[in-house]
Amino acid sequence: MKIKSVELRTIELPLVRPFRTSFGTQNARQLLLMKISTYEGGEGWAECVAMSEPLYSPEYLAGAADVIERFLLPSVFQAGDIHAEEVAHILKPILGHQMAKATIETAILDAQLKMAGISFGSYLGSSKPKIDCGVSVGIAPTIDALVEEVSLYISQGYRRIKLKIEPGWDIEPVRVIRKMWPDMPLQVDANQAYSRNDIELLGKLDPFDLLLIEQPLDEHDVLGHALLAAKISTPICLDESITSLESARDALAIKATTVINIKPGRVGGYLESVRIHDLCVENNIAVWCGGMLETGIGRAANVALASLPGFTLPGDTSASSRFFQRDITNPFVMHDGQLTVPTEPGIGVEIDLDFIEEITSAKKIITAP
Ligand code: OSB
Ligand code: MG
Repeated sequence: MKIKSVELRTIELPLVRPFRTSFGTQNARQLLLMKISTYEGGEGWAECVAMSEPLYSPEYLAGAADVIERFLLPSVFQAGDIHAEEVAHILKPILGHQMAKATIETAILDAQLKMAGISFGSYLGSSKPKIDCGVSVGIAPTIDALVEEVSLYISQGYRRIKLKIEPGWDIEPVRVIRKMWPDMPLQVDANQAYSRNDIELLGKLDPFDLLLIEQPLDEHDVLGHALLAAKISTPICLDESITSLESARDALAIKATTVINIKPGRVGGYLESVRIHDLCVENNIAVWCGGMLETGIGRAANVALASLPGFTLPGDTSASSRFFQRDITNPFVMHDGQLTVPTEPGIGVEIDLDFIEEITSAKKIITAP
């Protein structure tokens, strides 16, 4: 395939309710969309999961758009005839920027699979038609508000609840939710909000039978997670610290993590995600698919990934309605706590271009030289 042009746009979708984590509060999802067109007449779509500010990851929307235009696309254009499987290698000399790189690889893969008539799921190695859904619940203003929100998700059928925590909002919310729903699969996510001095405090989560605690410490403190894991019984699951196959292998080797959250954007794409999945299957490590408040474009590919056999825990693969009143594709609707894996070629969803135009704040077309 030869890339003819690449359209980059910034869109903004309001969230149905504010989403608060230990790193900040979001009221809207601003994101970068990419559409590539090929000389063969193909088209491929992807969304970049970078957020508007570098609070979850060093990457951020405007920075991703810049590195894509300034460094990544010129390398891709220079490569000429290209397959998705070669993109990571071509972009390797440019360091970091996994989310930006993942966007390009995914858009090319979408175009390639659409041309070949193959769905993301079949290409990646899907083993089931439906996946179990979990939901990520933000830090609430009060315990009552949290109970109300969790009750809503449980009534909608979600099969796993994840509570965002931070110092001062940890033991009490977990105690209350666990008491109300003693059998619900429950986990927590700290997004790096604690330090090695908090081992005793985090140990107080042990009685609540949590599936895992996600990324309690700094992304660079992998050893700290290993020290913590040795002292508490709740399993540790790294998110931010896992940025590649190598980092996953190392974290497993020192027992810093016993479960892994795979987010394709964070690790540079779906192909690296499959490699991490395979590593975990070989080592008997449970994996689940994380989320980044994706629209239907990113969600479609995530749902396909989450249908691989090693994804044995429900992911943050919730329905479109969890975050958005209206999605930019046909919406993902949950039935009995599950989403159906798209089977149409490529990411397998219909793009609502009219709506995308309405919410576009910037658009740029980059043409191959
Ligand atoms: O840490 O998993 C995270 C959202 C943005 C950034 C980081 C995280 C999250 C979530 C939401 O928890 C996951 C979702 O999309 O449902
Ligand atoms: Mg997380």
